[in-house]
Amino acid sequence: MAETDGACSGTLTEPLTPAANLIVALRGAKSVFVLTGSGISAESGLPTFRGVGGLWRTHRVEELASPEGFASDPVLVWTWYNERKAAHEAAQPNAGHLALAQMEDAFDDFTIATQNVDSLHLRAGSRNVLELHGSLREARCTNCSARRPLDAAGLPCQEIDHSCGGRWRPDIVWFGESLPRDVWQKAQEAAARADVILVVGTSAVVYPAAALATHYNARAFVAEINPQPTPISSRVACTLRGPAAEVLPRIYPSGAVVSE
Ligand code: BJW
Ligand code: ZN
Repeated sequence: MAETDGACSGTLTEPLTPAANLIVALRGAKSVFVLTGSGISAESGLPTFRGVGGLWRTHRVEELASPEGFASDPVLVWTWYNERKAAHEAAQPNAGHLALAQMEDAFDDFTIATQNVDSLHLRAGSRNVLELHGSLREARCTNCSARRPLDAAGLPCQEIDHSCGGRWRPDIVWFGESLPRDVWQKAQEAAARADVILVVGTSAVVYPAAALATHYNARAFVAEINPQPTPISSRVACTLRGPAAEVLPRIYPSGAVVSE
């Protein structure tokens, strides 16, 4: 099992390990909520945002992921998203995505809220997925309600202008923009009713998504799965330090935890 911080303590003579505490919590859970970030896709070969070699290392955030950056240089922004779209298409869901998809079958109420725009949870077979920051499956017009699907090549840069006078932009949420209202509402409700919350592969610094981990539910058993500590590590019941693709399948091998 992955290295742990030992943040959980058991009440038995032999204290349970953090992973064992999580498994006990899952056995008793009716409702599970999972918040994921780019770290869950790291083992699919997709870079994280803020890590070494992460996406922000080569460009400033404001240039790439803000309405202002898009307004000033839409070709640069689309070039970046087209590269990412091609990488998403080439990537495969990893063992972490697959473990979560399998876990969904074992609970009546199981929700993944992902900050990722790579569609890998859906491709892994997860069904109840809330995409907090949108997706790269579609572009939408900045001016009218038009939408268009994006194929593996993304959007050709000579087609950025829409006939209405607006521009095609990725269907994602940039800094300073609100999250889709219905998606956010469902995510808050799912977090609030959960018995177990798993926080996987996110630095938990981008709000309001990060608030789903700890702000809406004071009674849930919250476990963080991340090789590195984050600002929420000291506030969760259990920290499992390791790559999601290694840790998740070992927490929940083949649905055995709740089906026995
Ligand atoms: C592994 C691993 C492995 C590595 N296994 N783990 C409250 C307080 C402070 C600020 C704000 C606030 N409320 C709003 C704000 C402003 C802003 C914000 O949060 N800023 C902070 C950064 C300071 N938020 C917003 O603007 C949001 N909108 C909003 O609040 O609207 C209301 C509003 C509107 C108008 C005015 C005022 C309020 C929108 C946020 C949109 C974020 N968009 C981005 C880019 C677009 C999508 C895209 O292009 O993909 O979304 S930013 C970027 O960060 C992206 C990600 O989804 C998001 C989260 O990053 P993530 O996934 O956590 O990545 P990393 O790299 O940070 O972390 C990776 C982690 O994985 C690390 O911990 C690793 O250790 C770990 N890891 N390998 C498991 N194998
Ligand atoms: Zn338009």
